[in-house]
Amino acid sequence: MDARRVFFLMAEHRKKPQFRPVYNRAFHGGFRQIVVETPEDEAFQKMTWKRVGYTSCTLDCPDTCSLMLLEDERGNLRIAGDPEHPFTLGFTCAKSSGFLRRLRSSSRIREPLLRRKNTWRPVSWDNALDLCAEKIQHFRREPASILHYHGEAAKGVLQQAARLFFGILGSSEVRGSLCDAAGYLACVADFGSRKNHDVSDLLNAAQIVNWGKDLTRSSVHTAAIVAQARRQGARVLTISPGGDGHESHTDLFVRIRPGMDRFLAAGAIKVLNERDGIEGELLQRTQGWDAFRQAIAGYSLERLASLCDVSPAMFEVIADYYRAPGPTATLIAAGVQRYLHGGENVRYINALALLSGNIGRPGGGTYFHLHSKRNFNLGWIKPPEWKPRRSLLMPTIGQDILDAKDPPIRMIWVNGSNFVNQAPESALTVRALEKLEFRVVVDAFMTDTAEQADLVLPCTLMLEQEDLVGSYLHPFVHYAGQVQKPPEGARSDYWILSQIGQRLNPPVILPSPEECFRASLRSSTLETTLEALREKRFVRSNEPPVVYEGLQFDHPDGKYRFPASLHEEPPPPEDFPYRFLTLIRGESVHSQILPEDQGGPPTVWVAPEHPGLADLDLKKEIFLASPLGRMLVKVKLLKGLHPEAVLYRRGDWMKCGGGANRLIPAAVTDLGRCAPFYQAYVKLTNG
Ligand SMILES: Nc1nc2c(c(=O)[nH]1)NC1C(S)=C(S)[C@@H](COP(=O)(O)OP(=O)(O)OC[C@H]3O[C@@H](n4cnc5c(=O)[nH]c(N)nc54)[C@H](O)[C@@H]3O)O[C@H]1N2
Ligand SMILES: Nc1nc2c(c(=O)[nH]1)N[C@H]1C(S)=C(S)[C@@H](COP(=O)(O)OP(=O)(O)OC[C@H]3O[C@@H](n4cnc5c(=O)[nH]c(N)nc54)[C@H](O)[C@@H]3O)O[C@H]1N2
Ligand SMILES: [Mo]
Repeated sequence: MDARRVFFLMAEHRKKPQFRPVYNRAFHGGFRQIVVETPEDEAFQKMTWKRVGYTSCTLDCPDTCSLMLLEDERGNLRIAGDPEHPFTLGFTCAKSSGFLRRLRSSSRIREPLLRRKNTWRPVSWDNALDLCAEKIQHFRREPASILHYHGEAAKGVLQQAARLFFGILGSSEVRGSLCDAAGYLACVADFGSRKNHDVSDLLNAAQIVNWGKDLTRSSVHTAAIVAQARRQGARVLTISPGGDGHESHTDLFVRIRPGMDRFLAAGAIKVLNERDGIEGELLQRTQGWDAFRQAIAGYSLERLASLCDVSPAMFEVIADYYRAPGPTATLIAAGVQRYLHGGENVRYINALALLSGNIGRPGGGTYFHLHSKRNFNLGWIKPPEWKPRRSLLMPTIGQDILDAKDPPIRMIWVNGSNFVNQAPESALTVRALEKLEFRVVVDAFMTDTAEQADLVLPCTLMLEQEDLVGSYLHPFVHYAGQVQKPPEGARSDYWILSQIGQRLNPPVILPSPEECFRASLRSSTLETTLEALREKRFVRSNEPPVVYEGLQFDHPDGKYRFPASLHEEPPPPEDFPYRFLTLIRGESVHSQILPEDQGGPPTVWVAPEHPGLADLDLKKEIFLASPLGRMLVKVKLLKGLHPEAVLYRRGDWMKCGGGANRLIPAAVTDLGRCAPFYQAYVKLTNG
């Protein structure tokens, strides 16, 4: 397929998400290719785009696309999906196809900036590095007084050198998660490990049950596979609070009250158990069945239905989806686990998949985020004299910084994160940062987090830096080549830290990038060399297409574990009855939105039946309020959304009038120390 055709595919995809993939069996070691077919019209024939480079997307997104850089006769550049990659299939989403605009934005920081009172003063790199070295040298006397906040904005392995650097110093670090750890550890608790089927195995499913995954926004290539599976006859049931555009890939929809998936799964399990019975042989491969059954026994189907706000007949329907003769695959959104009992939500969904006979079978399985670096050997990021370090929790970072003693936190180094905006309780985070003596933020934009810094160091971004990257969904690892020249003043995280390391006494010497790459590739699941990967761009790991076959699980006894309880949902705070769902945007990743695209009050959506509308004058100013404060918003109506939900597309900056996390209290989930963002409650008011 030539470059012109591929660009056409990309343009076509943007207009019409329901492109027509065609299934083709033999490709790349068992991975099934979906070939995208497009009409070849006149406009396409006229386009002449030349491929000028290959690279990979390194954004925090499951699809990890293999990318091409294309150029036309006039030198205009475009990003397109690699047609030879079995999962990318020649198209990519708006986040990466729009990335060149981000690289060239006039808001990009192009020189180190030092705060002087309330203004930013440009300083030379030499001065900036000297200052960092001086401060680190000073604070390293008590290394735990330095906090390294490592974000995952750029998912390559070389980015991990920052963790080695601060590990050698012995500084404090962050742990827990703003993303998916509750669901991840729920799976580990159940199966003994976190593994998915090869995502192409979805094509073997006769039914797919999607618990909330926003396919068209969060993973356009999963959407393509689901579309293909449907064309082959699979039926898709989606369960979500609605308002998410699932209609284009759903046969049947169950609208659930937010946060209640464990009760919905429990009802379906009850039906399976009481109506059909559970096979004794299957139960022998498990532990904890009696306690689990008892936890559910106290609930009638009517009560479970009323908790979930669904009709009791829905439990039969869901049980039928899982008990149909062909295999049923289960997709689980990160959204399902962003509640106080988020881990338990996922554990009940896993239990339903298991008890209906859909684990360990082609076309079955439950899909949740994998670890994106699982196929790399990251042994090298542990310093030779490794000692456990103090860690602070990301979901409660503000309070944790304030509470840290012996020694208190005095300096912070932030790379790859805008946590002031993205972690709960932004005002508390700002208060905690204000108390520190020296704050460095490495970023390319003046984000809400960078605004709190003493020194902002401008970094290179995706397409401008070489790295190796894996996916948290598919089994390939990619070479991400540098295909764009960075702006004059920007430097990579690796360069910045290796320069500072040389200035320290004793110095902190990082291995070379080549050494980091080669060490990362010495992995039991990969058979490649750096040279081969550079040339071939991507390689499939040897992960099996189907996991837990023969119901062999990864706990020491080889058995599955059921959860022992079913927790009630805590009540909302007084006077704030509505769930605050802060979901992703289609066109950008998290808060990576250009400031020039922001401004004006953010929009929130509610259902036309939203009870709060009765007391609201839509012609007056409207505030979105939580127990933590309020913000001016615009309100729009969205059919299909659960009436008790208030939907917000997250990521806009506080300094531009947005910042949903101003209203979200800090807390941790039942498992994985994750942020239960959607546990938050709000209301809309005129005054
Ligand atoms: N309310 C609410 N908040 C949430 C969630 C939610 O559901 N609700 N979910 C969240 C989820 S899923 C996640 S994963 C997290 C994301 O939280 P973050 O990772 O903090 O998210 P980003 O907004 O992407 O911020 C990354 C920053 O890193 C910068 N950056 C990009 N590349 C590089 C690089 O190579 N080097 C350096 N130094 N910087 C770079 C970007 O410019 C950007 O400013 O937050 C979440 N926050
Ligand atoms: N365009 C874009 N793509 C992204 C990202 C991005 O910022 N932008 N971020 C990436 C990252 S880091 C992540 S973690 C993923 C997240 O990708 P997803 O897991 O797909 O999406 P989220 O928006 O985190 O989760 C919200 C989804 O869960 C559903 N949901 C919310 N509450 C419930 C509930 O109680 N029950 C059920 N059944 N469903 C519920 C919502 O309807 C919504 O569809 O996306 C990745 N891809
Ligand atoms: Mo995430």
